[in-house]
Amino acid sequence: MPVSRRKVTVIGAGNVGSTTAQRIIESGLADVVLIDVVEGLPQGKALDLAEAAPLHFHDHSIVGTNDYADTAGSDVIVVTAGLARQPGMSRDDLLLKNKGIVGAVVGQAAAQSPDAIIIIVTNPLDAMVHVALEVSGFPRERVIGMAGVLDSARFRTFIAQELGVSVIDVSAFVLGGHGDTMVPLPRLSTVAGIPLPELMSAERIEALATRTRNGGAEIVALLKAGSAFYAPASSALHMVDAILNDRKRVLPCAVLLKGEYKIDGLVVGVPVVLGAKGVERIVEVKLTDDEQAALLTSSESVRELVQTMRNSAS
Ligand code: TXD
Repeated sequence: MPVSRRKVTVIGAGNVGSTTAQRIIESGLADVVLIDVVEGLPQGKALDLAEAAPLHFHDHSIVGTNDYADTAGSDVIVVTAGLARQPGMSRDDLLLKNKGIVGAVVGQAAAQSPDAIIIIVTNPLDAMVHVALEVSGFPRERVIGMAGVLDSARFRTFIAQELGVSVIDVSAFVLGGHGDTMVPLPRLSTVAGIPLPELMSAERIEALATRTRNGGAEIVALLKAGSAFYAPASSALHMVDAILNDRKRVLPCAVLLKGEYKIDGLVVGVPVVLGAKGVERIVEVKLTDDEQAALLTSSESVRELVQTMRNSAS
């Protein structure tokens, strides 16, 4: 009996979307449908990636399209569609523009794949998870934001470089919103099980945490046009892999909290068990007063964005 292939839809055929699609098919995880509003763009990238398949010894299919009917029956939907901030555009302008885009694409994709798990990548991340929850009507277990996996990968990279050790042996624990309000927890970050504060001064840890918070901006400044996409795509792949292979990975993800970590009704990055059902459990750890305060500050910035979106709608 042939086993049916898993299907992942990637919405947005820009840098993050097309690289995520590439990683998924080339790692043999699933067939991919790449969809974008621009005609020809997803078709062209999909054809190019399909022509690379014989050279990568895989036979997963990739289809480029502008039609949501082609996305029907997806197991996972990765949302990367959106605008980057343009000169003269305020943060709120970007918020409302991407709210419109994410709302429209999630509405169409969710209708075609009512049982899918949605991974949001578009910024501002935590706010876009709120939009997707509302538009899809899916439970919080199946609407998950990608940010913590990227932030912790960046933190791990900087820790490993500083100590001259393999990134593989470094594990980093981050909570909170994406970027500016990220809350790294050094006491729960380790190198081969050794707590980070035993290996590095508090000043150096803070310097690396600051570099992590500014990780996106550091790359934008170097590239001049566009933003990071290799590590973001790898982070999305990590989450898709945890879901499709039911790995029960413990990963930091943006999820709607309902009282966990003393936060109710806001999307915030916390460690979760990620498996075939999406978020299978939220892992709660006891925080110090300072850590809890930093997490609440982070969640307040999400509340402001949600409020701005509500005000614009009324
Ligand atoms: O950590 C994270 N979550 C992030 C988030 C890390 C990196 C990038 N992050 C955000 O992902 C970034 O701020 C953007 O909001 C998204 C996508 O970033 P990318 O670098 O891929 O942007 P591009 O290259 O501009 O691609 C966006 C694509 C482009 O092809 C548009 O045509 C498409 O989105 N787009 C749409 N597709 C479908 N439907 C609609 N309505 C639409 N509007 C734009």
